Amino acid sequence: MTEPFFGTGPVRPAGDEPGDGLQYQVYDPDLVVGDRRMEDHLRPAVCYWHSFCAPGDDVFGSGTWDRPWLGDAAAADPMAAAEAKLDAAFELFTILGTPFFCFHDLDLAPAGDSLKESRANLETMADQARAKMDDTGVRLLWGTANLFGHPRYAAGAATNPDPDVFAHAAAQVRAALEVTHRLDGENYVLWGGREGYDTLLNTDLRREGEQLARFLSLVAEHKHAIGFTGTLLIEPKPHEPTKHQYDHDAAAIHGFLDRHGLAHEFKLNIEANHATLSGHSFHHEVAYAVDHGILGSIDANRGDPQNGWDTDQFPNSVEELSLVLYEILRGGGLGTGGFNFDAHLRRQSVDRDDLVHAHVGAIDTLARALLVAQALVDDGTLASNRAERYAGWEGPTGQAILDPSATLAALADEAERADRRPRPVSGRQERLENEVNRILWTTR
Ligand code: XUL
Ligand code: CO
Repeated sequence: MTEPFFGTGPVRPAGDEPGDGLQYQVYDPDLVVGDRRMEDHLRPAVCYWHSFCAPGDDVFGSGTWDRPWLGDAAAADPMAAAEAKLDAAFELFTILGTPFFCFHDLDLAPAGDSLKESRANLETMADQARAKMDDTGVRLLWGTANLFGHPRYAAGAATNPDPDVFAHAAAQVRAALEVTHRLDGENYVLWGGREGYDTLLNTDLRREGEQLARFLSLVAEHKHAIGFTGTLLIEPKPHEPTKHQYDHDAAAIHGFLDRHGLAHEFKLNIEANHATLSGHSFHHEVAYAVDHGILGSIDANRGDPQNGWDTDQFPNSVEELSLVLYEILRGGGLGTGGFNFDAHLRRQSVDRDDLVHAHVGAIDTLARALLVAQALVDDGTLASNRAERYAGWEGPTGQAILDPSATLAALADEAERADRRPRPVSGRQERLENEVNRILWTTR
């Protein structure tokens, strides 16, 4: 072990006596909320890429963050640099007390000169990660493969016009999936960063869709072949880096999976900032996934309403997250999923402990939102209002419509005979919004 990177003591749970050092204001992993511990509801995960692999650069300027294992160190001895990065990462997990982490293959280990060498590097670093996981009790929420950074993927991975690129991506995913399995990862994520187009002038939409479906079915087959029991997740994002990505939003992926007979193999990893990029709210995307039984996991972050980019800021809105967590509780919880902080510091946040503060604030925000969401469930107003709104479907007309023997003509005849003249019923939106605020403002 090298010198500690952060050099800060552990952040104490909110329930502990106040003392020196940082303490969560709300997050207390052992606090029982509804049917389980706070940690078991939220399953927070630190993501490797934003926190340890990015230098803090942007399109106009170079890196600003103090990450000694990047740059010259990585060029001189990539494996030694990967080890220093791993040390710092596990130090942060331990400081925060977060139970999970997530990585891309290339976050954990450098690419080699060949696919075989890249796989060997990944396996070596995975062994080191395993040792640290055993020491600290930190677990792997998910692994994934970076199929978007290298120039070979500029025209897509699975959807590339060149089948050799498809095969290269297959090799990378096999290695990443197998390492995820070896590390007892609870999920494996596919984010189609370059699976889309920049111009329709050179794009065969039908062919690219079929290639993507082929890739996904091969991944699902391999999952079963190696006995990986984790969940396969697809992460929707409408665009950026490409003009249009096929995994546009939850509904588009759901339709795509259904069309290709893959709906039973995949769930969704919903990211807040991707939801807003697609013109939806984060609440909408999660509610869609819950209502269709395809919610897998969450990438927690936020965008900036003024610029609309994928700014990947740490989440800080209790109001937004309370409704998201309400949907998650309504759906029975996250299962194998968790809340992965797919978020990064601002470029001016140059102190080492900025990373600690960012995660502490985000985890406290989630914790507070969980308390509100549980209070919304306990209160029951939203649920009973919704049930009442659709109650007619339990009655004779609703049941007659749903009966498989119903015909349009029979329903029409009956409607003419009964001549019921339905009147508009209030949606009660403002009253419900007031109910939510009442609970937001009073929950402690
Ligand atoms: C990119 C993004 C990715 C995925 C994993 O916007 O969210 O980091 O989460 O590849
Ligand atoms: Co993400």
